[in-house]
Amino acid sequence: MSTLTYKILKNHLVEGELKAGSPISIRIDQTLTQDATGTMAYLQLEALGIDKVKTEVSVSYVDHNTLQSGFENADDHRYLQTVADKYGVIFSKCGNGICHQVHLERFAKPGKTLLGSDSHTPTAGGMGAIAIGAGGLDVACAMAGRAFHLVCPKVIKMELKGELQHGVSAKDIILKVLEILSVKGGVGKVVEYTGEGVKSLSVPERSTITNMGAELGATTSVFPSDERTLEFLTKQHRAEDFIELKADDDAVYDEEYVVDLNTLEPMVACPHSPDNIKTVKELEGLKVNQVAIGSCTNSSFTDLLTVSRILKGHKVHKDVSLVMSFGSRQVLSMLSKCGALADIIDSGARLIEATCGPCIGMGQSPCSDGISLRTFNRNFYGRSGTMSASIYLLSPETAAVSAIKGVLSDPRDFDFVKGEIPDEYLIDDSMLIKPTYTDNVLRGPNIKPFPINTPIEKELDAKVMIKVEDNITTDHIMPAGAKILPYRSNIEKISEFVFSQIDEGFANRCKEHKKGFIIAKENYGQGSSREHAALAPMHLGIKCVIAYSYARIHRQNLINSGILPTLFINHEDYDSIDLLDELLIEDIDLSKSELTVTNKTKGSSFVVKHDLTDEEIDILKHGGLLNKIKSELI
Ligand code: MIC
Ligand code: SF4
Repeated sequence: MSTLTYKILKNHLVEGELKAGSPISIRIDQTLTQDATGTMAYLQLEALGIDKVKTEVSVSYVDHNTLQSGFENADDHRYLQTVADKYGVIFSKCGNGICHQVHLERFAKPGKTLLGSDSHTPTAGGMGAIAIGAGGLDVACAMAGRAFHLVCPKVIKMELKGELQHGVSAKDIILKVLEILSVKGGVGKVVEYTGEGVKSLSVPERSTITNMGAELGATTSVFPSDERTLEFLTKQHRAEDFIELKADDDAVYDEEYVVDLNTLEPMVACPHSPDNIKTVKELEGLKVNQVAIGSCTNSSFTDLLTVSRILKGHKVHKDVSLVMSFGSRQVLSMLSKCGALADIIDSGARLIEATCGPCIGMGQSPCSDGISLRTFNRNFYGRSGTMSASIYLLSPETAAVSAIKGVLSDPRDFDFVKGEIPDEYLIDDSMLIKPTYTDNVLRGPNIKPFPINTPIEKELDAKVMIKVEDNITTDHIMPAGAKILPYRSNIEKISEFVFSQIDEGFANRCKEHKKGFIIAKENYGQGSSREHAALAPMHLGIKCVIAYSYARIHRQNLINSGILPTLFINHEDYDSIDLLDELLIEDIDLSKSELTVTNKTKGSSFVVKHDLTDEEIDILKHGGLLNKIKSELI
């Protein structure tokens, strides 16, 4: 009666009971890091004092911070390469591709567990792996051989019926699922795909779906491992990595949904949330300034072959800038060898190397008030680098046809042949550098030590530093983009930008008051795995967040950084609090699940609760996970 999720979790269970809602810990087989979260992760790994990583495979990718407009990013890349070499981590050089795409091509295996310091790590769920995004410290701990702690998830059955019709793609499936479940519908859950429709989807298509499962807030998403998985692995010269995996026929699920692929239409996520879904037909004719194709969601060889076939013999509309980035060097090289790249270039597209690029605001910000259609996974406010821009998320097919027409267009009305899986992928692992275990770690001046918190105090008397609404993203808390990302290794510097896009005075206010609270509503901290969204507020003196609910990774990052995440019991209490109100929590005893908060400014009080596990309480008592682990090593 087991779901596929529970079968894989059972094989990796270290502690706890496989019962939804119970705390468990699992063994991690593989890890991945990327450069923007990796420098912190490896500083933490160094602090853990091991001699080499204990996983089956750990890979360090450079794909985010790739504009080198100063020494900072290049120094980070050098640090990452030398630290990987010392500890036995494979280093994927800048230009080799986006972590999730390269990991899928070269490392992901069905039935394995993968922990990655990037929220889109579930991409490898398309291969039948349990692949989970986490903060850098959790990934460092997994590299050091420690089990990963999580709440045992509920499992959703997402049954795919029928087959995709012309012009409708895997991206439209996940946009439909986002319409059904919303950006918080997956919290505490794994989305498991089943049904006859699964067979019609190749591994890259499945991975588009599991990648964007991150936008549901899900712990991860997973597909069975079947003949299509074997096909992909064989063509990647990795047939020996295949095992067949599926849920039992009588598996019991916590929730069940059906998506009918036969009737599915091209979809689009409207500004500024991936679950703000409409059909392309509803918005057809919208004038477009920019089209961006790429990102870890939609930059496989198959996706970009489809795009090249649409563009072939056509020109990009005179008022549109079409920019394309490639998932990996394998993809780019294969497109070049088969002539598809020439069709893309001839159409007037602009090309970027195989990196995240515009998806994380590394260049290509749209014009003021610009309409940008993107095949990416996030359209959070400000993420593109242009505050007034409107970002729409959609399939490569819809993007390419719209780039030619100059207006949002339905790809079903355009004649083209969808790209297929090639007979054989081009294998060249020369940019995956194998470790030599040489101790020659090089650090640039922008790489500052990892910040350490102090144990949680008995009493907290502090003011409210910010009060925010529902679905605050990590991009709101700790913006990215070409100007801020170079400070990912320097918490003091990057903390100046916390909440800067929605509240310019936040950092200075925190500096003035030295400590404070954050007040929020539902799904606080959705989006990225960046620990910086916890570490930088911690550096500014944030001690406690009171919210309606949290996104999984950010909640864990708060705890790992020694910040107390609490929950409103009565949502009306939120309304009674104002900016700069002074709140007092006396006698903080986390063995009790409720805490009384006195609002000294208003002369009132209210009760909040917490849902911390014993392990998490212990972390907070130590002032963060690193302190706890260090104390255990003594
Ligand atoms: C993202 O897509 O938001 C990122 C940039 O890949 C992040 C990681 C980061 O902030 O470095 C993520 O998804 O975790
Ligand atoms: Fe990179 Fe964008 Fe994927 Fe994040 S979502 S890993 S920034 S391509």
